[in-house]
Amino acid sequence: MAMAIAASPLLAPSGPNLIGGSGSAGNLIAYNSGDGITVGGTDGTKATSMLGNKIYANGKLGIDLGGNGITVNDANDADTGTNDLLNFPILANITESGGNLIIKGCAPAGIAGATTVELFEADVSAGGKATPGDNKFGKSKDYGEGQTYLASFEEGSASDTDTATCAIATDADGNNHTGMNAFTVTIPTPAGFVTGDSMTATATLSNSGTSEFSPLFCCWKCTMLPVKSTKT
Ligand SMILES: [Ca+2]
Ligand SMILES: [Ca+2]
Ligand SMILES: [Ca+2]
Ligand SMILES: [Ca+2]
Repeated sequence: MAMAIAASPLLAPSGPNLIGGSGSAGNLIAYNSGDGITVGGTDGTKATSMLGNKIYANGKLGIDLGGNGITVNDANDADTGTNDLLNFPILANITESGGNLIIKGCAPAGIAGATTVELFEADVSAGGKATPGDNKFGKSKDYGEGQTYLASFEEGSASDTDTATCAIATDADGNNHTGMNAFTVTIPTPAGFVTGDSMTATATLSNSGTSEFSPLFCCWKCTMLPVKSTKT
């Protein structure tokens, strides 16, 4: 599916669907008054994958499973509904070394050990199309929208050097990470990803579809990132 800026939120029909494509080959979905993409209602619609899209500056969430606002992570991802209400990844730490970013966090455990995690520069980054806080909606964290695709990896693949289970405690928003897997991956530092930028992520399982966007990891804390006054 290819589309330009949407005039109204994109409503995904019953799956399986693919909105976007591999890498950064996806759609531009921005400036809606509501969500960027609303997936299903409460009918348990499943398997809408959303990959490689540029989603930003929408009035509500970038991706909303169930059309009900932020759906926080639950223990062992036992909840049911649209896209299985798949838990989103959690980003825990980003450091830079030798031109690479070392990214640590947790992702939902795939049934066959294959969970695709996509990383994006969030729209509330410095110079982005939205303002910090735009995606809180009553929560303590800003959940962001994925404005610029950065990279993807498979949790549990050879590129993921952390084989432990997730040790991140339940947060103030009630996100419970029990049952998720920890990851550590190294990617080349994307051009233009600098101090002041924030990262958000999605998880995708082929039989469930894609999660909502994760809370931001705010790289104002990443003092090892190169400081630039302007973004490319
Ligand atoms: Ca928004
Ligand atoms: Ca939701
Ligand atoms: Ca869930
Ligand atoms: Ca892992």
